[in-house]
Amino acid sequence: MDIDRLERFWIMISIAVLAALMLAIVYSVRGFGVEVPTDVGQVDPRTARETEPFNQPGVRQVGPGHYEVVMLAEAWRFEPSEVRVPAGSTVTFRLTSLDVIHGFRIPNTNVNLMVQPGQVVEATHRFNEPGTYHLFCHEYCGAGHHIMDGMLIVER
Ligand SMILES: [Cu+2]
Repeated sequence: MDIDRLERFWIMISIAVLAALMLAIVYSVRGFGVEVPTDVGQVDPRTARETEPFNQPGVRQVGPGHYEVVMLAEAWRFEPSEVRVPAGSTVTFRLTSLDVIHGFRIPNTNVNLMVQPGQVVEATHRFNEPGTYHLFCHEYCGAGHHIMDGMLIVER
């Protein structure tokens, strides 16, 4: 087999692998609604508790069927750690950390954030099924990391 043919063959393989990986990215974005967190804003972790909206953590309705959950993450709890919304709601979670890097994850949803001090992060998900959703920190944050969790209760 001559060298040119072999080289062309491996170039084609490389292009095919790149194309397959690009398709996988497009499929995950379109098919599963995967989103990369974008820059939402900054807040000084020392004064976050006095700064809007983190001076009033909790749930507020921001539109018909749309709720915003403002949450603070600190070693080793979320504030508030229990949140209630009606079924069929679109919920936007807005978080920041007061101390170290924490995580925020709700299994079986696309809510998966890294919560860093100084940074505001956001994720939105629609909760159609009533039930109790477990939320927890998934970034190791110290001795109490394993107890850092909470609940989202979707009421009928
Ligand atoms: Cu943690």
